Amino acid sequence: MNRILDVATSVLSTVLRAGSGVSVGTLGRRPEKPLELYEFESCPFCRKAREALTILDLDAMIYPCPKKGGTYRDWVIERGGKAQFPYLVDPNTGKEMYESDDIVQYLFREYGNGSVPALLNMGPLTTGSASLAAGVRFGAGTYAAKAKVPEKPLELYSFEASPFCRIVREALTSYELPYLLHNVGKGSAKREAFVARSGKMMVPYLVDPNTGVEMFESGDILEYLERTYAE
Ligand SMILES: N[C@@H](CCC(=O)N[C@@H](CS)C(=O)NCC(=O)O)C(=O)O
Repeated sequence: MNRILDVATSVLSTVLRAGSGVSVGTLGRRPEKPLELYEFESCPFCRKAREALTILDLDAMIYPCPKKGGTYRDWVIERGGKAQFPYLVDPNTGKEMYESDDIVQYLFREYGNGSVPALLNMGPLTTGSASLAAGVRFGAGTYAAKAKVPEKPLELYSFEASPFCRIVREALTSYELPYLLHNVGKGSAKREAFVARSGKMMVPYLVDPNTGVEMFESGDILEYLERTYAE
């Protein structure tokens, strides 16, 4: 897709969700290990779970499960019994679950103050706006594309409502590249350490331990992913 259209529609996605997933909210206890989320970028239900992760300033291992994909889809079917996304695994409590509303409630109960923010708690309006947010991206981040399997998971510094991060997450989804998602929304306690590492506060920022590459700029990251992993 044309770059300007890409960015414009991705901004529209954020607007349609009224900016939910920009900032960190009220936090509760912190997990020892990152959570694990099986999902795909264009899925509106998955978006609800990802917004919750940003608001709660939680990092998560993302296992992309695009349609027509293999690896992690098969794992979910084997583990939970069906191909339905999102699927959350919390290695800190041993809990695993389907259903975005259950996941959102669980996350705010365990790692927030128990109260789900209004924008994530409006039933069909939440799901409808999340669906529109995916629709304006013409289904990017839905289907698997042939790609190499990396030895180690990648890492992405991001927050849910960033239009530039979304474009990168769509590519990571299509290539089925697992990655450790570092959420650094506005107000995140992790921003200081991130700036110390990268030199400035800007996302997306990709770290690929397989090649030693660390980089800013969504357009450059897309080119890098295509060059390195597309088949
Ligand atoms: N009620 C479920 C609905 C989840 C759902 O329908 N997810 C779709 C993706 S948006 C799905 O898993 N479809 C099956 C597939 O992708 O194969 C929830 O809120 O989590």
